[in-house]
Amino acid sequence: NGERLEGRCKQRLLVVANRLPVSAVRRGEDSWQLEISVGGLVSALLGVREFEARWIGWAGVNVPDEIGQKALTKALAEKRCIPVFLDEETVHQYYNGYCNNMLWPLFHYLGLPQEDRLATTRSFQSQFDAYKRANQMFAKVVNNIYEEGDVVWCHDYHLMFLPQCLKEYNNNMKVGWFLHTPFPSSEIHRTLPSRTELLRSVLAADLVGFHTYDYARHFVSACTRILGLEGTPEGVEDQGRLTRVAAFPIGIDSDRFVRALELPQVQDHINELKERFAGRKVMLGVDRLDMIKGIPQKILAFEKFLEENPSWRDKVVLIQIAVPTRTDVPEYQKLTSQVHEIVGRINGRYGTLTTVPIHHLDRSLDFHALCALYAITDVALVTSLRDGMNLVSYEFVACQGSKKGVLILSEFAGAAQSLGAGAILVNPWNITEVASSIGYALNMPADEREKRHLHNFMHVTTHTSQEWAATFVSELNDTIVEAQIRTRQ
Ligand code: ADQ
Repeated sequence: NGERLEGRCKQRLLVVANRLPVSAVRRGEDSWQLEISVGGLVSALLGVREFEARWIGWAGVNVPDEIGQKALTKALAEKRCIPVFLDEETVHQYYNGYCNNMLWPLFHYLGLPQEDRLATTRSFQSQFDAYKRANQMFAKVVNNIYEEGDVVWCHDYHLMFLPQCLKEYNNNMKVGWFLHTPFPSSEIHRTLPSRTELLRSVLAADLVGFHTYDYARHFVSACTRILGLEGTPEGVEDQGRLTRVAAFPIGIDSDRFVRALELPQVQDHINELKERFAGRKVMLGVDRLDMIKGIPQKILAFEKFLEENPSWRDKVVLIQIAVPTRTDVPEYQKLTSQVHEIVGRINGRYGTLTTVPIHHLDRSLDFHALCALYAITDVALVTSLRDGMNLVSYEFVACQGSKKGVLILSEFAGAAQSLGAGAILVNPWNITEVASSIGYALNMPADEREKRHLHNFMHVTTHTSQEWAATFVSELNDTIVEAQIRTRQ
């Protein structure tokens, strides 16, 4: 009862993201099995005690019938989740098409092959219409549950049209929008046929957040150059109305990782791995199998290192864990084959009857196995070609309390701006540079490793996901109070 009373006093936070943090599997006409997926955003918001969070998003399944929709809505309500039902065609055009085929590559500076680019250009209008339609469906659900005083926090490139839709329902709604990917240079954004509509819609939010100052600056430049608006140190101004734009670098729930290392099952796992790789230094890559993560570049750099350093060939192993994503997309299938081919070639070239230099796994690891792997790693390799932040680098640092391993980090990951002083920064396109950084990391004296690690560990354990979420929401509340004061003056 006390808890309920406390709950009623807390401000409600409506978190809107494309996917709910729950996977739903249908077990019968009106029964569903739900599993919470603890991603970065979920753990970030679990730690924010001063708000009462509700989640709004797509459950990731097509539920065409009313009985199924009602049952799923009821089951999700217990997890404080509210579903948005999208039909298959909308998902295809909005999610696979506009979000993943158009915005994702563009925001990561990845050119599409000419043929795909032409095909995307032709289908652009219908995909953008579906994108707007989907965003309107999200807005409708948010508006249905919105109560005065709630804060609405929209997430990521899937929902750039949402702030405007929400303000059309209710101009007093407090709306924030945060982008998890990079925001590209305004010259890249200019090539997007829907460039104006997207910027205008995002500007309808009260607060717009990015991982880094650079992304925020690119966004403000896009607004000044494409929309002709005025950029100020606080954000973007349009006819006296200010949209606050700022950097809010995300973090991880570092305590969760540090605590996990104490668990007996993780310790057992650590001991097994240590035994398995005894006498060899362990290098690690953990990525979603995505073009942006630079996995082929990483493996080619490792090959170059082995080529140039024969004495290391039987003393080092690279473990690359790559979770397949978007497996139905031909470009991702091509990437998988490309990675397999390179790994096969290198293992054929430098392997022996008993060992191979690269262990490549096409799958996800459970949390405890991942922590154990981070803990026994000597050198982590993050070679993203572009990455909003990159949480793997943070997770590695959090698990290195005793080992004090080295992080080699792409200068194109947002994390380079926060962990740059402790990591070895590299240009992932320059495999000669990455190969020599591998040598430098493997030979690094203990005192330098310790100094670099301490710098990063301090950052990762103080700039947590909880702090990130709390800062964003309190800044959103402040922004609105300031705007009210300005209007009164
Ligand atoms: P992602 O592109 O998914 O996120 P990242 O930040 O590295 O990238 O987060 C990946 C998460 O998935 C990590 O928590 C990691 O542990 C987990 N993961 C990855 N591979 C795994 C594997 N093989 N097994 C188990 N777990 C695995 C997007 C942006 C990023 C941004 C985040 C948060 O692209 O740039 O940092 O959102 O804003």
